[in-house]
Amino acid sequence: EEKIMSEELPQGPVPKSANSTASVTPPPGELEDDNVAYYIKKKLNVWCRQPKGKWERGTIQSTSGEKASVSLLNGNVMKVSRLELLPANPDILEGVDDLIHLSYLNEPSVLHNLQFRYSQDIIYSKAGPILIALNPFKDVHVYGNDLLSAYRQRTIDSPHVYAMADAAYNEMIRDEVNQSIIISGESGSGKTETAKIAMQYLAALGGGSCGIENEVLQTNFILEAFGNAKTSRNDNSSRFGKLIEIHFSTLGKICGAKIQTFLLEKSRVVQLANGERSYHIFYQLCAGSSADLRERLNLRVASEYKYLNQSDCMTIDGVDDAKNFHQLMKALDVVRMSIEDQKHVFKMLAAILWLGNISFNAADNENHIEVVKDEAVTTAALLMGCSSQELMTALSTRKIQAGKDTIAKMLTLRQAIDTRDALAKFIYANLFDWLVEQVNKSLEVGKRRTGRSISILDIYGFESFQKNSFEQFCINYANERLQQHFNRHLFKLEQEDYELDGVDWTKVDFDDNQECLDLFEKKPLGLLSLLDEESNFPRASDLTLANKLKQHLNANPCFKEEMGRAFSVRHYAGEVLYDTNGFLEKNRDPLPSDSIQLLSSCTCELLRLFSKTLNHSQKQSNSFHAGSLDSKKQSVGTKFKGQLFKLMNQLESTTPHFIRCIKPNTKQLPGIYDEDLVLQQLKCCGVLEVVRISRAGYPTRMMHQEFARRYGFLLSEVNTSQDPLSISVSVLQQFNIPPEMYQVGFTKLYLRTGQIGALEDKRKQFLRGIVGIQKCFRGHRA
Ligand code: AD9
Ligand code: MG
Repeated sequence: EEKIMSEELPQGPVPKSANSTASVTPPPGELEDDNVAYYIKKKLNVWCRQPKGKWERGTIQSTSGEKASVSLLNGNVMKVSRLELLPANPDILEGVDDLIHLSYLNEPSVLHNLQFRYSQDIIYSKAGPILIALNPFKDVHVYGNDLLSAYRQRTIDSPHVYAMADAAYNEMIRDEVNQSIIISGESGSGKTETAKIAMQYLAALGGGSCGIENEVLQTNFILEAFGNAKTSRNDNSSRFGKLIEIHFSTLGKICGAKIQTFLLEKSRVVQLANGERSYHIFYQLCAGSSADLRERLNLRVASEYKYLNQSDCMTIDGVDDAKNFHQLMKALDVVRMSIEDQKHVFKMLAAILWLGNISFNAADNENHIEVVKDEAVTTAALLMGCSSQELMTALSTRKIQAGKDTIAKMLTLRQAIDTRDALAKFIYANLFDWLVEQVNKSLEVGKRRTGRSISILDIYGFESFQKNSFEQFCINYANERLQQHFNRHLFKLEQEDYELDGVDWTKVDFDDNQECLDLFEKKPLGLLSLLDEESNFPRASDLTLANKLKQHLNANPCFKEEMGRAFSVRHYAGEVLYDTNGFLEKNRDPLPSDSIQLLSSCTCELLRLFSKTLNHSQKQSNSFHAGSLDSKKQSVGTKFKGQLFKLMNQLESTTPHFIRCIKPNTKQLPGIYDEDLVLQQLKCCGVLEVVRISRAGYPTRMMHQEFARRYGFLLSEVNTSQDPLSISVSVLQQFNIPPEMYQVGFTKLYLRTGQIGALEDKRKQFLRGIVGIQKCFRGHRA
């Protein structure tokens, strides 16, 4: 920790800024022997670490040897080791809106700055190019039409999602380059809300007469009903990743959109942790459907379904499921889903609920079971469009090839439950994909595609719990990929830019996570490949998987061996312990061929459609019977990797804008700012690192032509034969910009923070002078 802090202290002179901070002369860099006296004399602020690790602000009164006596703001006086002191920012920098303006970037300073703003309901701040959004967990009244137009007209420029969406929109129009807004953060930090706020801004800005922007907004409601659920961390947690690509016409109006989703959490349909719920739509349907619909689906209240009642949590405070069901039906109308299709959807949902109520009885003394023929099985069969007998056979037996004959083998209770649950998960996951497809058809970009778009990515953040399973494994892998994208843009491109332009810039180190990505992706010896290989062995177990990983990956510095079936990965955001329990099954995600056959013979069109996608891939695998491993149905891990690669490729061709959402407390309550929790998130997403780099470098850059055009006329002696580069240099010299404040590249001029502001002031003064003279002239003539 000590090391991190000393690294964050500014090395060398801190550039002055053009705004209010310009008058502040930064005190000497660190609290060292030779400047403590200065701190005492000038009564400069310091941070003093308290016994419990919290930092308090105060001033040094005196020192003796390694001890310092500090007078704290709260009136107390403390004697501490000088190692427990860090410089604090002068009062004038209290609550600056961009962290790069801080003179000191140590952890207590950054945490305090954000807290100071948060306590006044200012939830947005900048960290150089990144927007930081702290979840207020209450209405903060910083949205709506008035503010929207204020940002649009640039009468406000404080950090905001609106400002970021506006920047993306303008860059899209100006540079004719597609843009992306990449939102990340922990569960419950506010990603989905932030994405919606950005979409609202774009809809207002790019709204035309055709109303498609309203359609785009309504899709949120549909996707949240089917893809969000109450978890222990968030009452409205998205259980899938989402990229929405909003397309604009040449006139800058929204002309369509396309949604891509990633890795829906299927297991939630059949299994719930205490206090959590399944997908909102199930409760909405049970609470809000009409009498007619209830009768057709033989619907009960939610608490009568085992898939829903197993977690002892049926409602969410402040949420009206029935009302939301009506809003959902309206949203389905808005995206022009036919009444017929809506009926199909509700039928599938009810079928899943009834499947969950199917129970089994012992059939013999060998653990075999038979299906209880009750209302659950008859209703499920009716809704699916098959006979009860067909459904019962599929759930209690498995056909096996014995020579030329097929024989039916009876299932055990465990096998039967797994078969039933696999069927329910399969139907739900396919229903979700199908819905997204229908929504996309409705939003389809017209034939006159312009190719201009803004994509908004709302994807699960890094997760580390006490127990981490396959889901966390995939989510954290995705976050490694996103982190690399982030690094590349903010650090690598930055450096390359300097170097290509011949600018001398001392390299700033940053954590490259390539090694960790290799650990996941390398073939044949990476986590995903080895997992696939093991998934293909029928006799493999969690333990054989863990052993295989240990055997092959121990040399990778990001891999750490653990006891038994566990292993750890050193992620960019910290070390995570994974338990291989269930990895193989979740990666294989099997659906017995008996179930597939059943689905393909159902009268329900949707089920037949779903079975086709599977039939297709399984037929392919049969034709490769001889046994190459790749020919099998694609595993979940490998499919996800493919999706991620596609996503990264899409993002690579856009100009990215990053938003980091931060959750100030785990209680989902307003007004509580848990410093440790915030700090850990700031570290995870590299915010502190970015600020340091943005400031160490030259954040403002301009082509010489552009610079010469804008400021050249300010020169007292203009030599028209001069090239732009020389004009630039002359301007800098005439206004006494100190040499350490800029660098001259081959094509561009690089300026430190604040310098361009100073030049702009000069330019304005000069222009005002000219206008004054002109007015004076006109006055005379009149
Ligand atoms: V998860 O990874 O999908 O579990 P998110 O998406 O990061 O998570 P979400 O946007 O759902 O979090 O926000 C959680 C809750 O915080 C919301 O339901 C709101 O109650 C609250 N929230 C978030 N952002 C805002 C805001 N800007 N203003 C007011 C907010 N409340
Ligand atoms: Mg979300």
